[in-house]
Amino acid sequence: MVKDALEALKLPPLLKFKNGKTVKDIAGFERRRAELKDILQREVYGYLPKAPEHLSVETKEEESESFLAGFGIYRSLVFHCEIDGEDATFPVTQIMPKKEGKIPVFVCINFGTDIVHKYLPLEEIIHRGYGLFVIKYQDVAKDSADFRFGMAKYLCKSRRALSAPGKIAMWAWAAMRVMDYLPRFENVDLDHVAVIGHSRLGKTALFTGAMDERFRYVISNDSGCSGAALSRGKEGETIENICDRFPYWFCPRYKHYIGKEHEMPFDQHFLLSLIAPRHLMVGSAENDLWADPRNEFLCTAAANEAYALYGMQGLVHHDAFPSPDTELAEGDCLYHYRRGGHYLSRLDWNAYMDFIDKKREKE
Ligand code: GTR
Repeated sequence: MVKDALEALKLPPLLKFKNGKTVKDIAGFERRRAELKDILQREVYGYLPKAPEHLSVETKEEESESFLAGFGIYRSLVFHCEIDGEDATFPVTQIMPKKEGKIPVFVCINFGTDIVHKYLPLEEIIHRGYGLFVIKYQDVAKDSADFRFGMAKYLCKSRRALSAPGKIAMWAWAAMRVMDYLPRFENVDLDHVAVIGHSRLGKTALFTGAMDERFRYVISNDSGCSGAALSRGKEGETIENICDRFPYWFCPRYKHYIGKEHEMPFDQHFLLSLIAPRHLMVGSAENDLWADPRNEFLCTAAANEAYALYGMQGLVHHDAFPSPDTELAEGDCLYHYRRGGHYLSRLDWNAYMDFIDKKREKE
């Protein structure tokens, strides 16, 4: 059933090099990985800006006594990035559980850093032993067509180039800077770092994890169009809809594919396959038809071809569409399908943490 549905979509082949040869093994996929990264940057998200010449982090504020009733440590950090000799900054909030040993952490690209934010069940995350580095996305670059403010002015000098980076690439770039700095924290478990985002920030989390192999877990919650959902045969939001309202999320070339999904030399399974051999987690919601749960599921399944090359299972789906309130969690990837609408809830966080716990226990 899943196989037939994927075949009917006639996706561009994941495991064929540009020169038409077949990718047969891990070494081949590592070469193909470079092609996949290139095509997605050139056609969809724009080329990632280069890393800063120098990075330093300043602690603005710290509360370690009574934060979360003494269970947590709060720090407000400022990331200083030297770009072309200039000091470009953005803030990050760090919250860690007070405990011994190495701590797995989430780099969370969120809509706000407020510790009571509706998408961030903070106490639950800290009590489960996870740390958090939260980026409030608009502190990096405004969610608008304006490229003159914030980090945007340093990361994109001109939007005239067809593959100039859009805002998703900039938000992802900031998450990578947090990753650059994590080795400086002695108690962060560098083997268990996850990047997570919801909706437009789910697209961002996927692009981050696809481009940066240091993230072991990549979590997309309800990311939909131009995120975890295949564009071919997509219900709800289409490339036309998204480019109409949010062209600046992408590179200028992306809009050329409006109404031409079937001609695209790529689809979103290229993005998800880049997460292999690490752990991909895709969350969908039954009523989130704009995102299209079915195409998010199919896209996750389509990435299995890449996992197979590593001798891995990827997503174990038993060749059937799951029903709501189901976790497909047996394999290397998680598909988490819950009832309800478009949001990131405590239930979602717990599903993602359960999955990471399971993987960590096995090591
Ligand atoms: C919608 C957009 C979606 C999704 C969402 C969000 O309006 O069309 O692609 O990203 O916003 O980020 O909340």
